[in-house]
Amino acid sequence: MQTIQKETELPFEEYIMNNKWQGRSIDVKSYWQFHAKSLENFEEFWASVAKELEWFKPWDKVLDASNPPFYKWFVGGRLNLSYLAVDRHVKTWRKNKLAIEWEGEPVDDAGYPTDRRKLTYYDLFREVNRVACMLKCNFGIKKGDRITLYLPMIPELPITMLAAWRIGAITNVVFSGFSADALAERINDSQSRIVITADGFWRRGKVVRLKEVVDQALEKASGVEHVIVYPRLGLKDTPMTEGRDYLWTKVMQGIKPNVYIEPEPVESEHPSFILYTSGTTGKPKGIVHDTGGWAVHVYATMKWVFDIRDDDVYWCTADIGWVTGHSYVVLGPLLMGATNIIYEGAPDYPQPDRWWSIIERYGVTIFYTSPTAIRMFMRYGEEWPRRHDLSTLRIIHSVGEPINPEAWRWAYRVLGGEKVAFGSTWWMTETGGIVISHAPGLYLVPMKPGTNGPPLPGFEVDVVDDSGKPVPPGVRGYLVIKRPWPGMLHGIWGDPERYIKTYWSRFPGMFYAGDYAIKDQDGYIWVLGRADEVIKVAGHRLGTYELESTLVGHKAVAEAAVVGVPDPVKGEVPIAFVVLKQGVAPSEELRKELREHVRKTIGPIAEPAQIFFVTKLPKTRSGKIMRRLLKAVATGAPLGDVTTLEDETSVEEAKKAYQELRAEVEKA
Ligand code: 6R9
Repeated sequence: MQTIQKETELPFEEYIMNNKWQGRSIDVKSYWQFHAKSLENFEEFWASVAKELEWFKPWDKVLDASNPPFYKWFVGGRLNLSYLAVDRHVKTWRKNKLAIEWEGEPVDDAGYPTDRRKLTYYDLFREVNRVACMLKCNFGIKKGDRITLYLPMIPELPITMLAAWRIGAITNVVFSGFSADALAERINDSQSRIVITADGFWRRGKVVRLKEVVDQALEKASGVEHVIVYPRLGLKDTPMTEGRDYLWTKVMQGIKPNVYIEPEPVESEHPSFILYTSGTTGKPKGIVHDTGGWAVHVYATMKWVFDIRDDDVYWCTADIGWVTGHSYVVLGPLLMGATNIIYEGAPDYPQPDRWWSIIERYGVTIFYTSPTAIRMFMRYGEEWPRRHDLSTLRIIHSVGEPINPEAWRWAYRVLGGEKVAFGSTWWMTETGGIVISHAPGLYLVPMKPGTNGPPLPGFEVDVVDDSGKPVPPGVRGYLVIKRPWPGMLHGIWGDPERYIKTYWSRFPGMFYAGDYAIKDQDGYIWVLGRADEVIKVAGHRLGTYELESTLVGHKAVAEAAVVGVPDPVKGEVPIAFVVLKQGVAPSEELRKELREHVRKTIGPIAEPAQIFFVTKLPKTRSGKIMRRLLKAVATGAPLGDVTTLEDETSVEEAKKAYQELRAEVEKA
């Protein structure tokens, strides 16, 4: 984040790359003309995209904006995501095309993957129908029911999502790295009737026993009638509760291999999924997405941003437990009838060339990944990608956090052979799909390392100051979206007030993204990072309040403040300043215990990199924790305005705690 700020102080022209992209290129001015046209004929523009999908019933109205911010897209239209992603293709030559190339983590002595599965579109069609039958016939799941999926990266995850959407059920996918408490909270809030999980999976050569986490979660969650367990590992000692838990394979034995379940023609407005994401309070928000708008947005961006063609091999490395996996591992590539790579395990297992060997072995042409991954591989060194032929790659994009120009340049040269189109796609769980990005499938404007590029057509994006007025080029402001867009969120599950307050109140009539950004002379957007209490650890979104409430949940802790500090690989990592309860003494053991407590309560990604014990936190006179000052202490930045600070010794103490710990670390 900091490097980008430094780079943007230089004339942007210096960062325009020598563009060797072989596709359609365009100059910036012409792009903006094209973009302006899409906004002039806004509804027609989106209708023309939507027409390329197959609707069971056409819409009556493209956009209903009569009750903002509760916008409705393609009102009156009916469609089905599972039909679009599988049935539509099996009626064509794509029936026998590979839909999913799956690779498990384990390798043999020669380093060759031992667990591989290949599913054609017809295989996928049959499996989706069988699982839809299992949900509907065996477990009585109906339209509108919520299903929690707590699954690793195996084909059964996309299959079950498509099966759920086939019958109009709403998926609630929970990232398999989340802990039992986080899972329980998401099951409860979504009021799921059923949980689908696996016995376990492989991660860095170790077995992760997933079902046991579900059992712990269900001690705290109510309303779950059944748990279906897919035997990914075939563990013999998975605990099963009689009458509640069912082995996937046993239930499926009773289902005919050629069963056909009619896809439910759901309203465009019907929710397809809930996905929980961190915000500025302790409680994660259940972001709700519709069916029609989301499909249109994802479809458009698959064409524009990824330029998907029938001979492409597409790989998005995101976990399906995050929104990127929903839109660009599951729905997007399958809507397009693409061949899609899914890999179960760690990127650097058994060696740091695992990903490069996958790209080589499958001939991947389109690669979508994260800045964190790129930075990790930069550290391992060029020799690992150099061992493999990556010349099939024609498009690379990154997502999740700002990409620093060094990482961009490295990937462009070492992975892309200086011939790829390569952008940084900005979007968020709430937007449902990519909003700001280079669009090589449409017209590629000149690339610049570190930028997000101009907004896609049909999106009106701006950077504004505190009063909502657009800022001039080069000046930092807040990123906003000035009109509704098809993939937009349809509220927060069970909390319409919070939806209005979080996104639509800061600047009336505009969607507030919560990011800092600047525009350059060309109108390119450079997102700099979060403007609120959200941090991005290795691209994973975490709320500092969420971590603080977890820490305060420990019996030794009276108060806690968490801030994100820059990390060379993960982008940002959380550090915590902790005030202990009266009578509790700080110790190395306690530090360990608190870190373990956070791992257990939220998940390994949330573990604080450092914990500092202090006796008080810097606060304003009105009692608000001044996290900004703690961040300045940890990064050595100037403190800035401290006039509202109640007790200056608190900052001195934080500084001392920080320096002492650093001295210790350096000594060790
Ligand atoms: C898709 C996803 C959203 C937040 C967002 C922003 C950051 C995502 C980015 C980016 C700079 C990019 N972000 N992509 N920042 N450049 N290309 O990541 O969704 O997990 O909801 O996070 O991620 O800060 O506000 P989500």
